Amino acid sequence: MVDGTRVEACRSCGSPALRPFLSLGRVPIANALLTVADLAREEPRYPLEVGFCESCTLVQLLFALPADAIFDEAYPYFSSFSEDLLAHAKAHVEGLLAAGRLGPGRLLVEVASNDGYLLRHALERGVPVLGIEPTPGPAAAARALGIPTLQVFFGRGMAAGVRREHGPADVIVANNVMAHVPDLNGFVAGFRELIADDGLITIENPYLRDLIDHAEFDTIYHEHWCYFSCTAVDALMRRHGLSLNDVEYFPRLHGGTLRWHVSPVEARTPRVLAYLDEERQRGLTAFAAYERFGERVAGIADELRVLLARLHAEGATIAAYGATAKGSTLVNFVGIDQRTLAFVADRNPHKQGHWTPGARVPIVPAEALLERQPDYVLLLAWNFADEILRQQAEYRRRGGRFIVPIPSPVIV
Ligand code: JHZ
Repeated sequence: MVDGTRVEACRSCGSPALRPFLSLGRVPIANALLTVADLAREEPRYPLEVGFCESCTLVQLLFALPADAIFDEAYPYFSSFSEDLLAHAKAHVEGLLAAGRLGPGRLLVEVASNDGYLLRHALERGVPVLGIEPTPGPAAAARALGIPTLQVFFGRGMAAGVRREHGPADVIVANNVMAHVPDLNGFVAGFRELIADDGLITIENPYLRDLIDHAEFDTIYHEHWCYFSCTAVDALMRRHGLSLNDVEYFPRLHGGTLRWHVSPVEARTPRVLAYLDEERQRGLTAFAAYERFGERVAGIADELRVLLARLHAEGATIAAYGATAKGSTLVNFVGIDQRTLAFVADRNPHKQGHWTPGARVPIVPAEALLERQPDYVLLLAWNFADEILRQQAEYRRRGGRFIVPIPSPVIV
């Protein structure tokens, strides 16, 4: 059992004006998959609650667990199991090369470099790279590809050490990591410490607007301390002498992702100003936009519960695809377990042979879909729906159906 703490002040600006708007109950740590030995005991559960900072607008968890309780030696997430994600990473590197940001002699540092899914593309093109990745399994996988990787959490102090040893970074990439840091200011101060004065930092994260618009409540779990809008990112960067200069939107990536371009030198594009303006117009910068979110989430959970109960009562067999962190929130909040879901299929061998947290559904290889041909498969990795539906064409040809739960449950 680890000690969590109630958050009393905004993780970005320090204001105490945090207003709660959603509680998802008490849930286990989303990526803490269970071994057979763990099944013998009750797992710890922690409050999962979200609030809005009235001062800087940052949406954040109101109950926090220590990072090392989450990103421990068993952390099972490897980025390289999605072909679409690998293609996205490759295109990103190629864009940086084409823009002259990268090249031989121009250092690329990736924070949360995971298994080397992105740096491998830069390494192939002769770019000097350095990965920073605290979880041992993914860090070892990256090193096996020849990617120099420091197995540490990124922050102010360590960034200064990296700069002394390797020189300033010409580009820093930080994908799906800024939400994962408890010391947000120390993390961004680390960017300022490490980046060259004419350098570029790109930061990707699912977009708060899409989370709200498409009710992506399952992307809320203890691993994600914060949920970012451009407005909140802008305030955070300014505090550390950095400027949010541009933004790119990837509507199909993780339910809608933004890539923020940040530099020490201010050069704001009309596009970034339009995003900031739109957020104000849409009210995302005020509490009212979030007030009814909890009711919408409860409605989706009810719909899914009723659908699955009906299919189950009709004698249909139901499984799931994607032993995802978001699946953990969804399944535990909706209140389904191994009585409804026969198994969850996942390509990642580090997850197979384990059970999902809370619901305790066994995780098996993806081939199980064809071997066991369940009538329905609940898609817990709905963010990769295009790729997975493509890949499971044969299961579907034989009559199998997918249930996509978000933004509202549909059978496809
Ligand atoms: P995926 C993780 O969230 C954790 P999760 C983390 N907190 C984060 O921010 C996001 O990612 C970005 C499998 N799979 O990415 C692989 C197949 O089996 O939706 C993964 O286990 N076959 C860092 O856990 C899972 O699904 C496939 O064809 O919610 C996908 O996990 C594909 C495409 C994936 O993330």
